[in-house]
Amino acid sequence: MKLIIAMVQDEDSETTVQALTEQGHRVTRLATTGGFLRRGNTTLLIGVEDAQVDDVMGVLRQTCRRRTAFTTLVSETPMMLPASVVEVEVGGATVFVLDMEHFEQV
Ligand code: 2BA
Repeated sequence: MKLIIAMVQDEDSETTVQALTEQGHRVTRLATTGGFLRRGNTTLLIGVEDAQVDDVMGVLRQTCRRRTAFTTLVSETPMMLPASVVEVEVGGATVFVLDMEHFEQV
């Protein structure tokens, strides 16, 4: 089995969870915060058989969009502007697929 850890944008989380559960996958949704933007995002834990990984990846590709976000970087360097706004492209999804050593429900 595999454990899929997927970080998605909050805006996509509802559609993604709905699509995954409609296709019979089990999902846990965690409220998380991105370290760079310091803004809320959603981390999904999805435990699947090896053969189902491609199906989950297909759902994520369909439901998670790329978006542009802006953040303010504060500079402490003298002679530089004290703060500058930078543009970053976020998503679709950041996905880790891990081998699951053991799965059990007691
Ligand atoms: P954040 O850390 O808030 O990052 C949001 C977006 O900011 C990133 O989008 C990326 O475009 C940009 N970014 C992040 N760190 C940067 C840096 N040091 N310099 C310049 N730009 C930077 P994504 O790559 O799509 O990541 C979306 C969210 O997924 C991240 O939110 C973070 O919560 C998670 N994530 C991404 N890569 C990760 C990793 N290797 N390990 C753990 N979490 C990760």
